[in-house]
Amino acid sequence: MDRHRSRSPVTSSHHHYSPNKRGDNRRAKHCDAAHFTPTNHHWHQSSATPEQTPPRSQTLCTRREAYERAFPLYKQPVEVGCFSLDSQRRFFNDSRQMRYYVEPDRSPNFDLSDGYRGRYVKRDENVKEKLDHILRWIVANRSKLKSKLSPDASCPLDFDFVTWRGHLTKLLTTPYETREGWLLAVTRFNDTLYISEVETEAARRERENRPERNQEMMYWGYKFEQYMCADKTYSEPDPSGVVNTNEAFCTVVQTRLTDHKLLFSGEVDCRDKDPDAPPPPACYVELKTSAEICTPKQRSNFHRFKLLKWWAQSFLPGVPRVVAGFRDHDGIVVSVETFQISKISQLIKNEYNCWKPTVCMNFCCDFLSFVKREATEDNPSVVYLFSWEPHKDVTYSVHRDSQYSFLPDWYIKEMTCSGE
Ligand code: 0WD
Ligand code: CA
Repeated sequence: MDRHRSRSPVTSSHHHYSPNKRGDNRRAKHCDAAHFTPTNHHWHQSSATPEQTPPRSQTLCTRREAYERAFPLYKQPVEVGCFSLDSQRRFFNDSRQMRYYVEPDRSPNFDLSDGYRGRYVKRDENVKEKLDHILRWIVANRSKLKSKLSPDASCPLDFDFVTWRGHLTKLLTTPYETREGWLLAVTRFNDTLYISEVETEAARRERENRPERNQEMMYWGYKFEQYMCADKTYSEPDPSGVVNTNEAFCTVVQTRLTDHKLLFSGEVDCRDKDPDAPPPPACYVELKTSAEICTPKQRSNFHRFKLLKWWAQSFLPGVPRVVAGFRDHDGIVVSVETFQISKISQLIKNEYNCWKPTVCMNFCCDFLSFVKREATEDNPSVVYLFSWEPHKDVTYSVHRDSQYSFLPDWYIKEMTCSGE
């Protein structure tokens, strides 16, 4: 592993939106073709003949081999706005929760358990917020989202998909996931597809039966953020304060994956405090904790599983670096290391049978094409529920006015043409 201590930001704001530098147009075409060709080898139709009425049950394969083709076009993500959630989870259309990265000491010795009992306010995980915060942001910023083609038509949004970054991360890692399935609810409204996760039964059971040790380890990640971040550009971190996981700063980015125009939001831990740092998202820093690596086997697992998740999560919004705190069994951070997202694919190259960025992106692209093709009814109370379990294909079912409907009435009202 390329071991280096955390250091000041890369001078280059250049992003490699494809790991190899060959032209992108041909790739986009490839995916477009996949989108429209019914004979595509990894879309299975269960109907007998193609002449029949639209097939009832369609599935999408998730096998890695089906996605080993050229890297798809992924436009450099552009930040179009941001929002904050305060200590009571209230929404603000501004950056008040932004924090600033502070370089740690050589041997930090952060105690990640400090404050677990007594200085910890935990977000209520029983409250399902779905896309609500993003929708509030859209309503508050509609004027700047107007389509360049029809600036007067205030109704349709000029995006094919609106979702959380975290949902896209799950899609990127699906071809390599062997443990946890997912449920994604999709609603087509004014020709934009909204994607919102539904907690699986298995995930709910796991959450409700989380062992005490795991609860504490979840706290460690947030405590590490507190050791590494200051509230102001000129201040220092305050580890004596309360850790409140209601608080969040989220970036909203727009980008395009082949022919899919995307708008998504993701939580950002902190930014470079240097006023001369590149503009967002290039100045953002993702913070992580991980068990310290002592054996070749641990190193291999770190490359194969952790780096996949870290890469997928930060690559999507164009966050260029992850700063990782490696901790011992007792939750003491023993070293801190910076990983450049653009160098991760090099780092894993020698790992046998390892994950590939191109497989992740091509699967995500084909899943979005699959959703576009299947979720055809434009109706805010209809949900297409896409479902996946490891070692299986993606399937879906359709639900009208069900428990799965997730677009709130206030949003539908706000976004329905009323001549204003
Ligand atoms: O209700 C839900 N099912 C979800 C809500 C699922 C995913 C996200 N959210 C919302 C929350 O409002 C949260 O503020 O998303 C926000 C974060 O979105 P994201 O950036 O798309 O999520 P993700 O990339 O999975 O996680 C980023 C960070 C995590 O940090 P680490 O270093 O562990 O990746 O957001 C936090 C966590 O700190 N986080 C969450 N915060 C609130 N609710 C959630 C969650 N469900 N999941 C992760
Ligand atoms: Ca983090």
